[in-house]
Amino acid sequence: MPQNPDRRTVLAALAAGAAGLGLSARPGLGSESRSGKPAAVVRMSDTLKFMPQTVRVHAGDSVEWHNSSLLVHTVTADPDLAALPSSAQLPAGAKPFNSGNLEPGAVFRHRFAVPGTYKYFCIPHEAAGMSGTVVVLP
Ligand SMILES: [Cu+2]
Repeated sequence: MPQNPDRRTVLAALAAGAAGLGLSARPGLGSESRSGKPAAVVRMSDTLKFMPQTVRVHAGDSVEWHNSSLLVHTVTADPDLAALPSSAQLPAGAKPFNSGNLEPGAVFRHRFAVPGTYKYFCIPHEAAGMSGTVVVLP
């Protein structure tokens, strides 16, 4: 016996509903791919350095910092958190940012929307000169 048409309609509606659910799950995947691969990776070392010291990216790109050391570091571009105001520098219109404490193995990511030169430092090692620069091209 062929299936009852009404039942087929119900099944089709259920299938459409499932497809709808699939679609509604996509924004999650989309945001994952939006934050996919960073344009640059900077490592934070046991020798109190950001490596490489300077990276160049484009507006809208993300930079990722990996604490590949045994020490706690921060990625801080906020003059208010610096002992020396010159340790942090932001282009006009850019918001200050601070990773907070990054334990060994931790990763911090920041997206740069505003072009310009960003000078950042590590709070625990500011006096030791642990600083880096991100140049964001338009
Ligand atoms: Cu540090």
